[in-house]
Amino acid sequence: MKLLVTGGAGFIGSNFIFYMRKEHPEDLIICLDSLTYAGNLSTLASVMDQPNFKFVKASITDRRAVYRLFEEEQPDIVVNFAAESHVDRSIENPEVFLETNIIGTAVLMDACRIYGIRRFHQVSTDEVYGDLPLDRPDRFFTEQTPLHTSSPYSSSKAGADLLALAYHRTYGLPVTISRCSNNYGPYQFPEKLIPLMIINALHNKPLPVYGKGENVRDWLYVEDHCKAIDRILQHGRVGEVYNIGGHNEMRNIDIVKLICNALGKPESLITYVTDRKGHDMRYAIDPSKIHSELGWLPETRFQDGIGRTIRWYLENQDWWKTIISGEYQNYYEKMYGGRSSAAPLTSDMKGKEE
Ligand code: NAD
Ligand code: TDX
Repeated sequence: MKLLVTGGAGFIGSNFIFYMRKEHPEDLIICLDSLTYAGNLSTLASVMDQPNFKFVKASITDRRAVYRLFEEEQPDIVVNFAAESHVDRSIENPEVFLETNIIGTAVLMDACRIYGIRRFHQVSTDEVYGDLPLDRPDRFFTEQTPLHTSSPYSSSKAGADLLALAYHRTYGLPVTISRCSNNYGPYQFPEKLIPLMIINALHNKPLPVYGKGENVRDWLYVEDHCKAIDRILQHGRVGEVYNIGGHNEMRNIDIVKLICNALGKPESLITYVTDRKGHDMRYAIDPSKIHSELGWLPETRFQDGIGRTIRWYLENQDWWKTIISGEYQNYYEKMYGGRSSAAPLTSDMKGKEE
């Protein structure tokens, strides 16, 4: 089997490549990545010289380059991880999100139509469903939940999902889509909550928690996500959407406190800052479809996964120090320099605040 993995130099794509190398060593993997700020070739160092792995640097929006690659390589399966993935960046500059996430996905699917494919898998997100209220813990996102996006990022991902389903219906393209909750694990770019807090804490820098820190995310260890995608590639039904999540809801503030405790850092580093615009309150996936149809269940308990992740950041400081020494400094200043700190407000203080 020949797999084309786009965005494989990023967080989840690289973990997927490692997972597939381990589980299906006979497969040939081609990684297509344009190496944006979020892509790191050093992440792929351990597979780079393997005979059944090939890296191609190009953008999924570059129609010529993509068609050339398909003509030369004739992949059997495409798994599209390539995307602009950070909500805060999408709020600052939506355009590149539309180009990469929507146009890029269309270019890949056009190539699939022209050159033929066994499967095009679109890696999507639970953010396409919008958010759930905090006071309705009984509600979850199912595959039938209407799309209701909040940010330019989630809107661009929803646009790509709709296009993928349209290519299935109109052209019969064998498409599957997965919508996963928040991932954590090794090689996550330091702009995201968990690595940002680990790295700031290690430097005794303020830990910038947006708003009241009460927003809830449903965390899944990255390898469990990779395993779910593998299941969908093998046994998923074309034209179908599969939600992926492990019922592991946590408030942001509790994650940050947990990181402080694990690293022996004082909670006084926590700084409440101006909230993200349009900040989604709660994400929570109902994974019963992928469980009942494909037998997938998450294997890594949060306590184990977060411990492993913190240890990885402690043991791989060269990886993230290279990243944060460059353009990241400007990013950090731009995103956090202007955020005023606010007094921590908890839900018990809510009444008094209003
Ligand atoms: P990431 O930002 O770490 O990696 C994205 C990768 O895509 C990078 O290697 C980057 O260089 C590459 N890329 C960006 N634009 C490209 C282009 N035009 N052409 C080719 N390559 C390009 O992202 P991630 O967190 O690994 O997310 C991967 C996918 O999973 C995304 O589609 C994202 O929407 C989805 N997802 C992420 C999460 C999460 O928690 N991180 C959860 C659910 C779904
Ligand atoms: O400095 C911060 N302070 C803070 O309070 C950062 C970076 C984040 N947060 C909050 C915002 C969110 O409520 O933490 C939560 C998690 O934030 P992110 O790590 O930016 O993730 P999120 O916005 O939830 O989106 C992630 O999960 C879904 C990925 O980035 C997306 O690509 C994926 O689709």
